Amino acid sequence: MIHYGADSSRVHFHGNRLEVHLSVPILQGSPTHEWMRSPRFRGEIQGPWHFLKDERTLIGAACMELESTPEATANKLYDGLLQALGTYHLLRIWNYVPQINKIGNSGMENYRSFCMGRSHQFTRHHLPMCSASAVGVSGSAIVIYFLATREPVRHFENPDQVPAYQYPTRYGPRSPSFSRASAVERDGKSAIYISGTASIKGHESLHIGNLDLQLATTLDNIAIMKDRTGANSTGGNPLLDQSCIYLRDARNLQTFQSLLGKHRIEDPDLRILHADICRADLLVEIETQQPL
Ligand code: 3EB
Repeated sequence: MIHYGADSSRVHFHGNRLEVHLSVPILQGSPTHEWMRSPRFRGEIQGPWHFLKDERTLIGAACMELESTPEATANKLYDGLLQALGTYHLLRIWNYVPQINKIGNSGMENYRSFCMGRSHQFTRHHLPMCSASAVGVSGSAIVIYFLATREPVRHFENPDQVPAYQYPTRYGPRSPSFSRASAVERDGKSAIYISGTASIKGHESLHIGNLDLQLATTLDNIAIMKDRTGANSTGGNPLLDQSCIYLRDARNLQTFQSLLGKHRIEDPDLRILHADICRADLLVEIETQQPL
């Protein structure tokens, strides 16, 4: 279970349930989200990591106070995550980084420092990168949760975008470690996870300061990834079954809601969270999935 809009972030077991409380304010939609259920899930704790495991799914969540730098904390968290995978394959990771666009004690933006530790561990463990998102959270703890499967996972890139792991160093000394989408077949159906998607073409942020055009470019990138992954288009809806929108400026909410209508995104329960986005010039980021 994910609980959005919490006073402070924390991760714990409640009986056989893994509860993630996220201090990210909700602008629209339900405050809780039940991700997945299995009568066979077994809980396990390893350092900051809380795992739920059955024979074909591994879920993990961790909440860890920032140590010296986001890089150091990301190093520890990703070492634990990648080590725990064993024979499971990464499908999707959600990253929440405090003061993500602020320059911290690392001397660089917290997001860039976080990317350094994460990238270091992906290189060290020689593991493929999956779909992901990385946005801001209040408080001073990094929260990460992920989904992995026993079934093999396919990863996809957007031909209109430079792969994030090949971004030039002007965006940070070590590039972000994620793919644009990941998919898995289970019970004869495809589960598809499209990463946090924003107004980026090539490696450049487009339409700086213009929410309307940033939304249009974001949706164009999502359409490309739906096409690449073979997602069934659901009755003209530009998004998949389950989505989450991260909006940087809460004052934009009403304007944004009417822009969604213009793009025929009408669901009043669509979750919109108030969060900073990893690049300071991005106003909106959208993730969408056809979940497991
Ligand atoms: C981008 O496309 C926008 O660092 O894990 C989107 C999804 C973004 C995931 C991450 C960052 C991440 O580069 C930002």
